[in-house]
Amino acid sequence: MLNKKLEDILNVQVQKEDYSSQLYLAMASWAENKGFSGVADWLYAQSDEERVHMLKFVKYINERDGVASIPGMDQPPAEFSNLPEMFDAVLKHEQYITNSINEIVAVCMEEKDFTTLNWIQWFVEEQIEEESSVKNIIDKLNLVGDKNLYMFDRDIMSMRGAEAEGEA
Ligand code: OFO
Repeated sequence: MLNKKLEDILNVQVQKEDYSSQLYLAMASWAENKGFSGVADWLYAQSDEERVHMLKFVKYINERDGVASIPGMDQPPAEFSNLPEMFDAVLKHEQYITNSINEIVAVCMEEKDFTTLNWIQWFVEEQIEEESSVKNIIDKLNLVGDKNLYMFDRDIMSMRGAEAEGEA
């Protein structure tokens, strides 16, 4: 059974994963309206992945006899100046999520909840992959510059890791 401290911090993570999903959905919609259909597809897929993350937390909390609380929606930003600025925001957001996963690891250790400590390792690994995939995209964007965004947009889906495709 989860203790209260773990139940609370895991429920906060439900909110954060939900917000991640909404944020990437807003970015996808912005990119689609600007004509970047490849970037939009990447972000729609990312948004779906975040919803899967949120569900993993919900199901885990309930499975351990806690009560998952389903958050209301916080409105994400709807406007971004350009692609580099938007992907910088994605990276910052993922770094923020990595910190909060590390916080959960710390609470697991404090509370000696080794079951949750073991379970959360999947997210520890996932954050390495998420950050590195966004950094890779930022590197490519820097490389192509403003002139070749058409090619960048065409190729971005091939930058999605194979692991991301099979994830659930
Ligand atoms: Fe859920 O990993 Fe991104 O935010």
